[in-house]
Amino acid sequence: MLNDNCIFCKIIKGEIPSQKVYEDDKMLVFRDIEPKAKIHLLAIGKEHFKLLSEMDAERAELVKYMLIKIPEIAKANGCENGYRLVINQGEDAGQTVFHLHIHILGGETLGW
Ligand code: DGP
Repeated sequence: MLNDNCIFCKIIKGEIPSQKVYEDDKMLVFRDIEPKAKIHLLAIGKEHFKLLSEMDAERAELVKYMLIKIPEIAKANGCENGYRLVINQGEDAGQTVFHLHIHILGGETLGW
């Protein structure tokens, strides 16, 4: 289920433009608008929830699906030599968008 007030749900619905690099029926990967590394992608599931603490079995399956897909997506987008995954959890961690997302960071770091 998507949330009408969530920026990332609006990106999924195409109401806000994004530079998509991968999409299927379960997940979307697009370029971060404020890159913290030369390659900075955001992987989101097509199910709105904010935090890992809100995961039930179904959401855990979605996150597992995303983690299985990420290596091929990262490799196809310039991360042949490695990348980092970051999941910010909560305001103290710097989370600003409350739709669970996995940062994929590759190449030269520009921030984190
Ligand atoms: P976090 O701090 O973990 O919540 O990361 C949120 C990221 O989302 C942050 O790096 C900037 C990015 N972001 C915020 N709004 C938009 C948007 O409208 N489009 C895109 N492409 N990225 C966005």
